[in-house]
Amino acid sequence: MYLLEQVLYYLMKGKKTKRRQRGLLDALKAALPLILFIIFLGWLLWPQTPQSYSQSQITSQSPAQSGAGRVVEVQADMAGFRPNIIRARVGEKLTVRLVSLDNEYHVDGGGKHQFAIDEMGVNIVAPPLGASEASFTPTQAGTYVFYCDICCGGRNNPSMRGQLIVES
Ligand SMILES: [Cu+2]
Repeated sequence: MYLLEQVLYYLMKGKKTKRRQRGLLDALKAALPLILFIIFLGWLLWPQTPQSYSQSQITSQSPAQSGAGRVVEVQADMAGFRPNIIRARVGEKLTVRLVSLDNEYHVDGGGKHQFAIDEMGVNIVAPPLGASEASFTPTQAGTYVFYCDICCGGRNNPSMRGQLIVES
């Protein structure tokens, strides 16, 4: 706001002495790192806006396909899983197709992501910018955690986790 006032002040004043111009330039120079930081912060927090959170809670569903059961595509990147909540039924075969949106140049994990559910022995690893899938049939109702143990902090990273909710 201070910067804006300065700009307006100098625009309206019309009479620009060299000294005042230098003052404005200094103000701009001082504000530049702050502006860049705000842009960077916005970029950093973008995938975690409430909007994408609510989107990520929509359970992706596709009609039953022969053999594979119900197929759920799960996308993964450094920001987490989409969807991060999956609903399933006891006895209904489920195929999870894990897609990694990160490329091989990611320092952390090399662009691979994992979808693991310990209780069900499910362990899917998607290659960078690729997909991998596995099928399983839940036998017990409950809420199961799926996680990625490959990138940034592994399974202790709250963003690399999701829930499989199995209803009877
Ligand atoms: Cu991951």
